[in-house]
Order: sequence, then structure tokens, then C-alpha cells
Amino acid sequence: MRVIQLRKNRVVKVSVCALMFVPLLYLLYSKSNEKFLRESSPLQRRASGDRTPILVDGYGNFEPPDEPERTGPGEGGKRHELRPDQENDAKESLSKYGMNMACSDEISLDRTIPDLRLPECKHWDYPTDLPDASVIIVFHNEGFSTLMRTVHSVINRTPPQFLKEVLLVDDFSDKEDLKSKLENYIERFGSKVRLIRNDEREGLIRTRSRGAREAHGEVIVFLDAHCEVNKNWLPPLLSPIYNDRTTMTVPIIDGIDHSTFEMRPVYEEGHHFRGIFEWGMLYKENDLPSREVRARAHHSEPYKSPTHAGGLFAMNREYFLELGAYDPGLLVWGGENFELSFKIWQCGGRILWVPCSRVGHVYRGFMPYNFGKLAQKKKGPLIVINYKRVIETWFDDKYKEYFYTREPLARFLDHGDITEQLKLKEKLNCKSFQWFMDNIAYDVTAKFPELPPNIHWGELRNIATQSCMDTMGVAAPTMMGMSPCHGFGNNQLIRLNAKGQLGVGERCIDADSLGVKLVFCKLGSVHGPWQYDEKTKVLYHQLKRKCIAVDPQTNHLSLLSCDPVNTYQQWQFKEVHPR
Ligand code: LR7
Ligand code: MN
Repeated sequence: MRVIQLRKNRVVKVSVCALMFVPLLYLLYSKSNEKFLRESSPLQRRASGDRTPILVDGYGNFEPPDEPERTGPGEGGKRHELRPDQENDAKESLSKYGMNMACSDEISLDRTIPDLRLPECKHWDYPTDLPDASVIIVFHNEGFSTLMRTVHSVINRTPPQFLKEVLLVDDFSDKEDLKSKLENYIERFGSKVRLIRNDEREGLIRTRSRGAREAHGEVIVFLDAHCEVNKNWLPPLLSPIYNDRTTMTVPIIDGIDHSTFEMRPVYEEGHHFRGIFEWGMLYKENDLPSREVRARAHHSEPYKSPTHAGGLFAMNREYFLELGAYDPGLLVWGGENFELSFKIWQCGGRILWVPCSRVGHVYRGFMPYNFGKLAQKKKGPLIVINYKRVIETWFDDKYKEYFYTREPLARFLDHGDITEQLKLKEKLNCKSFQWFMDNIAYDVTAKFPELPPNIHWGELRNIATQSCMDTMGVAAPTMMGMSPCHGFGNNQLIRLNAKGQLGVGERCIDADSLGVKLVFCKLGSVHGPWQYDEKTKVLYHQLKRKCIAVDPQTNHLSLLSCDPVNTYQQWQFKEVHPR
């Protein structure tokens, strides 16, 4: 990882030996090393563009030569437009795969992409004896060309001595081209690419754990099946693990457009973010706090992050298995990123995000697959059940309440048996969630403060119309609407907290002269303008001094002068339960 820090370590090692045998030599040696560090640290010397290798034993730069410029569809990570007569193919593949496979199919599997790293990334050196890695790609009914482009990019952009294998794990796909065509195609890679298949659908979480168990490399690196790794992506991920085997490293994930395959940097150059969460367990990213910025000497160095998006990371294989891999009780998709993150931090490891390692990922417009049989056996939304398992295992009681306040239905979901998870936590002597919040995720509560309890929650029914307030499935900012009460919660699950905030999911309800709106909650605040009077049943806006009313003709919601005997202004909260 850090050249300079590593060199220091070397100095210590060498000087211990020297002290034991030849004190004079030691003096000379340490002097010359000091000089080396002060006057010609490789980063400073080489930042001017000098690319001559540094002659220090045991270190290498691994920087490949620039890729030759190529013209062709999507080359250089540029957008690829299809002809108008291909529109039907594009649409069809988009609905099948969540991405435009007609477009992907025309782009070379070896296409070039722009080097999106900070310029100084070229100048780091890494130990030449880094551990080797298995790159594990789990997939369920993915497009052939995007899957293979992922594999090609790994083969093309990884120093071969560090790539033990690419391990493809098929999670029970039924698409024809993922059968013998896939098997024949990967023969060209010889033993470098291995394919194993599940006998039934396991979901991505269990499939990744299986991949880890069956991998041959010392380090495991997970990638989604629609990625393109960038220049020299692997050594910077392996290096921190080489220094400390309880480190998880995470690349910076750039976006690949799901309809044009254009590759775009996720953030403007030099801007660092890290992974956090809000209390409904939605994954978020936040500016790197200044405490973390100050902790590093160079802007391109790795930094600590409370969590990660889930798909792309590297870990020592045995360490992953010592942590119990993923909780096997988690189902299909979601929440596993938090489970592993909390487990790592609370049980003595750490997570580093690595600016010099960049990987592109295709963000789909929607999820093209269902959760299969595994989901049908369960009552309630599967992802929330996963979240509940994770928070019941890793949160302290106080923090569990924030989750249940934000996600009140979750209290009634069956999250299964977590005895084994709690035993593991005990056995590994893991720290409290409070410790994690104070020391690692200390920037979460500034954005998402501790939640006051709900006074009321459930569907919000109008007495006159007997219909319910509803987001109408539209993302904020938007107008709230009214629709028949359905009792499932979701877009009709409304909460009023002790500080007067009306919320739906992670969004808030406010109102102005145009009507009643779904808005982004004010970051850092849990207050709101609302007051509910249980006797008169009006919902009162304390700043505008008016009440919410439904228009009997149009169903439009607006603020009117309060008239507590008017049933169009009367509201009733009713708790809903999982169905
Ligand atoms: O049942 C399944 N079996 C699978 O093998 C469902 C999916 N999969 C495979 C799938 O083919 C893909 O290769 O699992 C991989 C991830 O599934 P995606 O690509 O549909 O997930 P995603 O990119 O929408 O979701 C993110 O969150 C997931 C939560 O469980 C996983 O952690 C994904 O890996 C993760 N992706 C990333 O972190 C990439 C960055 C995007 C963000 C944010
Ligand atoms: Mn993905």
C-alpha cells in the first residue's frame, strides 16, 4: 500500500538484523535510508513523469504500458448508439436483462476504457510478493457479452502472477447461451478461468459464500457479472491485505450506462466518498470526513470506510471464512454488505476504500430477475427480513429502535434463528455497535440523526373518502395523492414521529400553497411541522397554521383553514401488518 510506510517497515526489519551483527553497518545503512526517504521518495521523484523503475528490491510498479488507441463501437469507454432499426432489439434486451444487450453485443469484449485514476496512482510501488487472488464472479441469467467482457477485462488488466484464477459461479441460470456456449468459450483461457454451477437457485449471497469456499487463491475478489476493471486495479487492492490480513479493500466503482455502455467517472477527479447508511438501512455515500483526509499523507492513499456497496471487494480468503463467510440465513439479495461490514469492524478488522483501484459497473434500470422459490416461502419483503437479521445480530438495543422506527413493519417479520450469529459474535469477542458508531461511522448521525419514536404509523385514511394517502409510487419531489387503502404499507405507510415529522420510507411530507408534497427530508433533522389531534383528527401544519384536506371532486390534497367538523379534513392512522 503506502510505499513510504512499507519502506519504513523494511528499515526496521533490516536494522534489527544489523544491530545484532554489525552496529557500524547499521548506522551507515539507516543514514542512507533516511536520505532516500527525505530527498527522493519515489512518489515525489516520479510525479514529474519520470517512469524509470525504482531499483528497490522487493517492490514493483506493475504499471502496464498505455493501451493502443482503438476505434470501434464503445472503444475508449465512449457511448455506443444503435441504428434506429435496432430499436426493437434494444428494447427487448433491456426488458430481459435490465441493460441494453443489443448494444453490448456490438462492443468488443476487449474494449479500451479511459484511465480514471488520479495521476499520482501511476507512481506507487507495491511488494512483488503480493498474495495471489481468485476473482469470483457469481451470476444468474446475465447477458453473455457483459459477463465475458468482465472476464476479458480481468485477464487483460491483471498482472498474471497475482491472478490465480477467475472463478465463475452460475447461480442456476436457465439462459441457453450460458450453457455449452459459455463452457466452450472459456476454454481459450485454459485453467485461468473455472466454471462451477449451483444445482438450485441459491441467491447471490450464498453463491458468493460457495465461491469463496471453492476458490484456490489466497485472496478472494468479488465482482458483479457486468464490470470492467481498469488499469492496474489489483495490486492496490492486494497490498493493504498483504500488510494486514484482516483488511477488506474496496475499489472505487465507476458507472457504465445500461443503455449506451458509456463509462463515466463516479465522482469528479479527486473527490473522495465513503459508504454509510440511513436507519432504514439504505446504502449511502458521504464525503470523506476531514479526520480521514488528514490521516493520510497522499490523496491517492486508501482510507477507512464504515461500509461498502456490496458487490466489489477483496479479502483474505481464510479470514472471510473465519468470519463465517456471509450469514447463511441471509436470503438472495441485500443487506449482506452491512452484515459483512459490521462483522469486520466490530470484530477487529477494517475496511479500506482504495482510490487507485477503479472498476466500472453497469447500473441496471431495474432488477430483471425475481427471487425464486426462496422468496415465496417467506412472509413479507425479503430484503427487509435480511436487514432485520443483520440489525438483530449487530446493533445494540438503542440502535435497533431506530431501525424499527424507520421500518415499523419489520418488527413483525420473522428473521429466523440467529443463535449461531450471536455465538460467533461472542466467540470473536466483537465490540459493540456503539463503539462502531463512535469510532468508525461517526459521520452517520450528522446526516441521519437518531430517530425519535413514532407516535402514530400505518395507513392514513381520510374519514370522508375512506381512501388512503399514497406516494403513488413516484419518487420525491412529487405531490402526494389518494388511492384505495390496500393494507400492505409500502407507499401508504406513513409515520408521525414525536417531533412532528411525517415520513414515508426515507422521505418526508410537507405542504405549501400548491398542495401536500413528498420531499427529501432536511438532512440532519428529524423535526417536522405537523401535529395530529386525536380528538378532532385533523393534521395541522404548525407554520402555515392550516390543515390537510381532500378535495371531494379531484382527490387533490391541499392545506385549508382548519375546520375540524369537516370530515374531508379528518384522518385516521391504522397500523398495518405483514401479509
Ligand atoms: O439470485 C441471484 N443470484 C446471483 O448470482 C441474484 C443475483 N446474482 C448475481 C448477479 O448476476 C450479479 O452478478 O449477483 C450479482 C449482483 O447482482 P446485481 O448486479 O443484480 O446487484 P446490484 O448491482 O443491483 O446490487 C448491489 O447490491 C447487491 C445487494 O445484495 C449486491 O451486493 C451487489 O453485488 C451490489 N452491486 C454493487 O455493489 C456494484 C455497485 C453498485 C451499487 C450500489
Ligand atoms: Mn450489479
